[in-house]
Amino acid sequence: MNKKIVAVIMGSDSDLSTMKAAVDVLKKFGIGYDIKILSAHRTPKDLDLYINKVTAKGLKIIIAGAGGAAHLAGVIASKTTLPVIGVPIETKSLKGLDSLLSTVQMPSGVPVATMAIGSTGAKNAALFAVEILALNNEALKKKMRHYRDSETKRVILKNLKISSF
Ligand code: RP5
Repeated sequence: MNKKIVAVIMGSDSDLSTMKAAVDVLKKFGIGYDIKILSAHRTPKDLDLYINKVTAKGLKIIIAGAGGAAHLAGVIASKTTLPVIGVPIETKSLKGLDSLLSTVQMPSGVPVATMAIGSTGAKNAALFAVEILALNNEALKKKMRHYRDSETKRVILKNLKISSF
């Protein structure tokens, strides 16, 4: 695997089926990642130890997914100046609105770039991480352009199909 430069952290293994969408994108773009289960509530000391070492490990961006009272991304952002991208996990009780609000409503001065609820958010979190990394990486920029072009083509094809409907 390539050098690990993105951390993918989730609050529980029950978040993995959502966060897999982020991992899939990182794999597609050939970005090395460090994946961990760490909880702001259940393993606060381990989370602290991990975040204290992220810069020394060479990690550049952190993607954090959590559900319910989702404080994971915010707590991480309070402990590092690396960019933190939050993924609100969909929940049974409130459909992820709880996760969204508790991830997005950060106090002034401590930002978390919060994505959409669920797998779409996880996928976009990784794409956003790639876009940040591409600022200083021409090869990655080209790959991202190529990806966007393929998305455009996908919709053009759908439009062709629907025109005969
Ligand atoms: C959060 O609580 C996790 O991120 C997860 O989304 C949610 C439920 O966790 P489990 O009870 O499934 O372990 O901390």
